[in-house]
Amino acid sequence: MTRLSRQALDRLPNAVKGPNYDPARVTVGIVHLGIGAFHRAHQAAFTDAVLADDPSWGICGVSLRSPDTRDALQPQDGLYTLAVVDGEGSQLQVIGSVVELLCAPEDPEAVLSRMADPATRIVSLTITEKGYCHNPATGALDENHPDIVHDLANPRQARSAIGFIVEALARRAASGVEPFTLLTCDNLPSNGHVLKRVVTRFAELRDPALAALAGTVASPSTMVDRIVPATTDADRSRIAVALGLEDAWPVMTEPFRQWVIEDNFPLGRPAWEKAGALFADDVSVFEMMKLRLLNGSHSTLAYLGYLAGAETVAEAMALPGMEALIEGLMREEVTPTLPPLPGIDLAAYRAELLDRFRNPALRHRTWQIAMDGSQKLPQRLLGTIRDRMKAGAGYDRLALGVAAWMRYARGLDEAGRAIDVRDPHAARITGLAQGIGEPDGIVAALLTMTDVFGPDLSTSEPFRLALVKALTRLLEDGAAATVRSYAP
Ligand code: CS2
Repeated sequence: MTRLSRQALDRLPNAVKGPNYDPARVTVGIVHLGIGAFHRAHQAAFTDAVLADDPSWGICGVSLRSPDTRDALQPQDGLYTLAVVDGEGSQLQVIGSVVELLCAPEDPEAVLSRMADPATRIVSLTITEKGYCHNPATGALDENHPDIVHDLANPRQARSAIGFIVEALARRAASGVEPFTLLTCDNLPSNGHVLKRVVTRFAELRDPALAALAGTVASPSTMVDRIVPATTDADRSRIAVALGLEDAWPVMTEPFRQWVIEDNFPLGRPAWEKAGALFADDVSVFEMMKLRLLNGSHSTLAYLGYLAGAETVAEAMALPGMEALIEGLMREEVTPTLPPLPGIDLAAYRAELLDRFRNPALRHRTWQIAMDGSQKLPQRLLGTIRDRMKAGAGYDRLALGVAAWMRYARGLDEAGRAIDVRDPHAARITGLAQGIGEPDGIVAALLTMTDVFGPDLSTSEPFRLALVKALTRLLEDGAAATVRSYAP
């Protein structure tokens, strides 16, 4: 079968949309760190939609770890298929906005010179929560993080996104080029501030003059939303048949997409609003809504669903009681903690979320969402719990989500089989909770993780009691029965 490439674009079936511009004329204006499936289904698709207006905003996609994406996409000129799927069927589109691919560990110098190039005006990021090398509870740079220690000692051989950014900013300054705009697209509250804070601190540790420079960089906050499960081999085969061409790495996603961005781009930006992005003065309220309602529900669904034997989110949603549990969590426990959101109908937003979670065509694995819980819990569930405590209100379902993480992260499923727990602190969590069978022992051991729970929740007696109660049910009755007790 012929491989997807620029040359093969005229062979696309009529039903498959291709770029409405000539990809060969596109030049790099954005360097994206962390070129995974999410970026390709979200920012790269928004950018693809506006390149016809200005082809100087092409994307150089950088992998910070493995060469896989570069190896898959380079032979096809960066082109890939975006498959938008739901119960009704699928819609395919070939995206052409990624025009260069680099693998950082193989050639850090190539990445640094691309970032330092005056044509690069935006450096965007999807490096996941752990990529920020910060303390999730406080947001401060973890100065003992092995990558940070390494990058401070070897600035030209950076490993972390932060190390690359600061070295590239230094090179731009040295040659009189204005700083690029930093555009974080990760699921962290006030993500622009979090990024700026770790970048400035890292710069300060390198050289105080660099810290002053880092302090001037624009780092708008963004809220990003689109559900993008990992691509499977079955997806690859199906896409090849529909396309009539081989695509080594198509991306699967849902119809819904949302992008809210603070409009602070000193060197300009693509006209993303023409593709449906919303520019707002204050993104934090949108972030809070999304992180607490969508991602908080997602993590709860993932831990409880996995433990109850559900492989995908849609299967987890179909467990008796689950929909009522998630609906109640969102409406009764999360919504009252949200600030006023002008122009947003929260009841409709929640109903749409339940619908998105039910999407039968997505096959979003609970195991995938369960990853990196130590980095996700603070902004997804713990902040909400803090607000509920302050208001003297209940948070049983949120506590059940956290207890399910504890049950999961211990590393043994309900049949006693090992769980492949992926978390930067996996070994530490196992070390803390191993060999303890009693719920209060497990809770006490894991609550010592102040970098996750903060000093306040780590020592809160009501919080501890709520977790012990929920974990006791999970250990005695199992996840499926616990969820079933929420059925109306
Ligand atoms: C998910 C998110 O993997 C996860 O933790 O909760 O990736 C989620 O699908 C996106 O934030 C949706 O916008």
